[in-house]
Amino acid sequence: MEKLGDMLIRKKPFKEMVMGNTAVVRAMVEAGTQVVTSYPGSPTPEIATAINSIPKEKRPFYFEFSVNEKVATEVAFGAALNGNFSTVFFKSVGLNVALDTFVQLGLMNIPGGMVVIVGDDPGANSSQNEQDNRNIFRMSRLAVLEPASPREVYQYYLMAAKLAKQEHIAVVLRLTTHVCHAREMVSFGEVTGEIPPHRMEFSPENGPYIPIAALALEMKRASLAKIPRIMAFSEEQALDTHIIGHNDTQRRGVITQGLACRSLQDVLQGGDVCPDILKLGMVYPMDTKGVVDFLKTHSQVLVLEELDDIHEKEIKALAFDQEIPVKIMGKNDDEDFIGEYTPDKVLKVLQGVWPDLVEHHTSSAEEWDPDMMAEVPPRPAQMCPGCGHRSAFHAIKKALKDQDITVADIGCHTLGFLPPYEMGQVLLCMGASPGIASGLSLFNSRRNVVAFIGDSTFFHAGLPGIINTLFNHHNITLIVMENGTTAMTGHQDHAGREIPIESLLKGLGIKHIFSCDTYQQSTLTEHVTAAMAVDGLSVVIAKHPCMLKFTRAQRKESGFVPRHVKIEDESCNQSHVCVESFGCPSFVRHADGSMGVNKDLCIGDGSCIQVCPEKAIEIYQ
Ligand SMILES: Cc1ncc(C[n+]2csc(CCOP(=O)(O)OP(=O)(O)O)c2C)c(N)n1
Repeated sequence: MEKLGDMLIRKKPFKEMVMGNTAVVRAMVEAGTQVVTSYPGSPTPEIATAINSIPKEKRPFYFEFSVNEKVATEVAFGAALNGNFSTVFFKSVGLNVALDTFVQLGLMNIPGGMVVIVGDDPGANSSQNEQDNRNIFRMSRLAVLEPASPREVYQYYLMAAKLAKQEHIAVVLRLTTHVCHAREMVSFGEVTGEIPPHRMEFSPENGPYIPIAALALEMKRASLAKIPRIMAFSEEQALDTHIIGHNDTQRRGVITQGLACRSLQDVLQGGDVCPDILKLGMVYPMDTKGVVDFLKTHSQVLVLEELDDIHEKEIKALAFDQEIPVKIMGKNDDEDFIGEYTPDKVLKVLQGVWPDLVEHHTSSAEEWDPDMMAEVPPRPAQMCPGCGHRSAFHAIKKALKDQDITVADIGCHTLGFLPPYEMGQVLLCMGASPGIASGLSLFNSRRNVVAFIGDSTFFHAGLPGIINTLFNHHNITLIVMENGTTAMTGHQDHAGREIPIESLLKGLGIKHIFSCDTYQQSTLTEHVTAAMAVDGLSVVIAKHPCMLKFTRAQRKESGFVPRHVKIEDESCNQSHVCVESFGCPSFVRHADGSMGVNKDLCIGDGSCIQVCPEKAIEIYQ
């Protein structure tokens, strides 16, 4: 069978069932993309998986994971200044990190053109919030295309590339979780021509590129002047689609976009009456001409959009300005601002607005009765068997007193906030823990303040906070949970591969640095106790390779023999430390209190052996 990577760089057209995140990589190849950068984060990391499936020597473009989203955007921008068409991709909250750079892009003439792919996360499936980045795109005045399916992801990337190259601008491709992960049969085109040569054509003459004082305003004028041309492009390419309904004597219409449009079509399917739908493909700037025509030809219009009421407000204002006598409806209550617009949600919205359109759903709604569906047991998030973070938390907890304060950061180690460890009492975003801990340490002589941070996060956004702690002499203990990878998002490489954290911290002048493997639990407890006794910044580097990554690689080796631990029944006195305070999911507690081991889960790492007071756990060979 042909490998994914080979398929993605085929010259000839082909059809394939793919995820949105895969479809976009084929589009990158067809569009002659020359530089791609990223920092990992759901829902977009599979874009990198697809890119990495193309062997480096065959890959038609340069790809890197940058240290964070801001730097990734800067690298892509710099490459495009040289004339290379570039793309950067990251997750929703990644835009917050990239923002200082991102907001400037609209001011710039970008000779090579550039696409910024942002994976928004309505429903906060894998993010700490569900921010609607359409608000930010508006502020930056960048054109935004929003596909509703993998086929459109492919098509819209090609459109975005065309617009970006034609106008020398950055164009945003806004994806959302469902669109990234849905699968659909997509017909791909041909790869025409050779790989475009890399360019080195930067010239300040293409600017201005220094947005200072009066020039910043001149550049803003130029960016505003591009908007009518972008709108004309949207119209020419028919990016908005008019889907004609049937049998609706009331002349009702829906203006929608992205997943909400797909869900609406699902919900309306099979009904006798169906309103017209205007699906916006370019969500900023909105093609006002098309919207005005739609408003004029309908008596009632529902604006159906996930998250915020951005288009609703814009369309209401448009109708007011143009004195169009149409009733416009949108969000009804707070719930309408929350979560993904999946078919069940859209059904509820329609039942509130035009119940007659979804009458045919009464029977099928019964068919969807959740009680009738197979029950899926709840699976709370937890650390993997053998995870070094578990050993770390077990050991660190022994060093802490009840009143001590623990600050979490983002990554697999965030799960330390859950029982039985309950470490990490506050969390904001990546790299925030040293700063928050510093604030908590002010005027605080009684309680130790301990902050956690992962190694990818350390480089991503942790360093400024650490440096701040150091030069402002804050009194905290920072625990770096070093597992050698960006684990939570799927084991992407990070700067720690080249730059040892300990040397870097020493180079900063930090005097109190302790380091050990997290499986050495009593040493780690001693280190944390000693670190907390320091007045000022102390750092404990708690190391252990990510065992999920390690065992995956191990299983691929020839002659691999699975290992697991076993319980010596005679020695076990049912203290249950292994399940209750260590909390490894491989242990099974039977109804009579006796303990067993789930061999399918256990990886035989033996990190649990030291936690049993009776020494009743042994490696089974
Ligand atoms: C600004 C931002 N970018 C990306 C992410 C996605 N993300 C969540 S956890 C994580 C990785 C953390 O890796 P690391 O700090 O090494 O901790 P680990 O998961 O390995 O324990 C990333 C990239 C995010 N939440 N916020």
